[in-house]
Amino acid sequence: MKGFSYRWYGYIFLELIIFLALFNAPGTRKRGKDLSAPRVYTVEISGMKFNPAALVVHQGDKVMFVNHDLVVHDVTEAAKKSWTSSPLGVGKSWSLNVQQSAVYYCSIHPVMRGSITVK
Ligand SMILES: [Cu+2]
Repeated sequence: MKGFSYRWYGYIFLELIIFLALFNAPGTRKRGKDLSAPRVYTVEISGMKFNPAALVVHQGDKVMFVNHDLVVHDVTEAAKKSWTSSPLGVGKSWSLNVQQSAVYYCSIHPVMRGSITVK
């Protein structure tokens, strides 16, 4: 009986080693990270424009809007105003966690428009 339990522990130990070896293998870990890790995109606001004005992202990615212009702007979802940054002062930034495609604009200067497409 004693011999049996020692062997049992041995198997569990061995499986643990194999498990750790598989999941810590550099290739496995790196590939897994690349697939699941959300990306961060930056949209610069300058010269009364969003740059880039059109972005293609994955759901869960983050888009950071940075106001590098000389005046206050905001970033507001255009169709239903379902989200807004509120006024962004010069040098300020605001991040959006993207859940669905959207067309957005600056509610202070409605000619400023941009889009985020979730692929
Ligand atoms: Cu503006």
